[in-house]
Amino acid sequence: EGVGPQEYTLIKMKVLQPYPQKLSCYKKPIYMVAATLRPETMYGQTNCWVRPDMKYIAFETKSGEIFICTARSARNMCYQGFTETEGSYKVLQELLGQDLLGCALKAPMTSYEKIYALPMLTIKEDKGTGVVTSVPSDSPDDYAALVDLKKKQPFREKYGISDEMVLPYDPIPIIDVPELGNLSAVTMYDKLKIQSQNDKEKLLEAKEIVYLKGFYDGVLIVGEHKGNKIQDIKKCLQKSLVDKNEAVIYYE
Ligand code: A2H
Repeated sequence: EGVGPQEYTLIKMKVLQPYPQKLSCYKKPIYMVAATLRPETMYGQTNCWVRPDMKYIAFETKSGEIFICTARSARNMCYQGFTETEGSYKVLQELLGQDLLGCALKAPMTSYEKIYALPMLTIKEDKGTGVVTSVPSDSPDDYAALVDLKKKQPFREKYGISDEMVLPYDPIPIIDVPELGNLSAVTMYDKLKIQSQNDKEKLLEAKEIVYLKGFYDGVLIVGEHKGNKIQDIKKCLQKSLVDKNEAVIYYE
């Protein structure tokens, strides 16, 4: 970090009907766009994360789609050719994360037909789009936040999240990592006895191990590239998402 721009893959998660009230007047396709460093894990998406108290906007792209993300990231996008006019974007709607909670989405690659926007309280305002896609098999943060929702009914209730949006969704084994198995985030969560999404230090430790071992020794066990090492197919999977118009490249 700090040496130059970071490249992210923005995963386009299509908002399904019924739209949240604040978006109900739009006819164009709407996407929540999630910034990820790991496009090769999109087979394992179980939900999307937004922060309830954080501000988001909806803006229109030059291809006539509506993107939902932070204003900060929309500003970056308008200098990267995402909008009709270079250097400007028009805010269609201002939203809070809580306006998006419970919204149904169609995400690329995952075997779940429909997934939901759920609350994560540790999302940072100054990174990516403020929308995060959740891959609990390979991301300790995602697994911890999903477990928090699954085991704490009052937490679901507080944010108006129904049981069907959470309880049927379990981590999907997608990458085999020597010593960590095929749900490496779950393995480290258990091993370090992580308590919640706020367990900062342990999550950092878990993340480093899962990320490094996954990248260097991980082997994909699903999809058309199954049997290949992550480092060899990462770029290829990113390109195939972009070619299918299911993702875009973004820098910050
Ligand atoms: B990653 P870096 Cl499977 N706040 O995607 C908090 N976290 C955010 C964020 C924000 N505003 N924007 C993006 N992220 C997450 C997949 C993944 C990710 C896996 C494993 C590890 C991992 C599925 N979630 O990240 O600080 C996104 O989660 C480990 C760091 O720029 C994004 O990639 O390095 C990553 O953090 C970007 O964080």
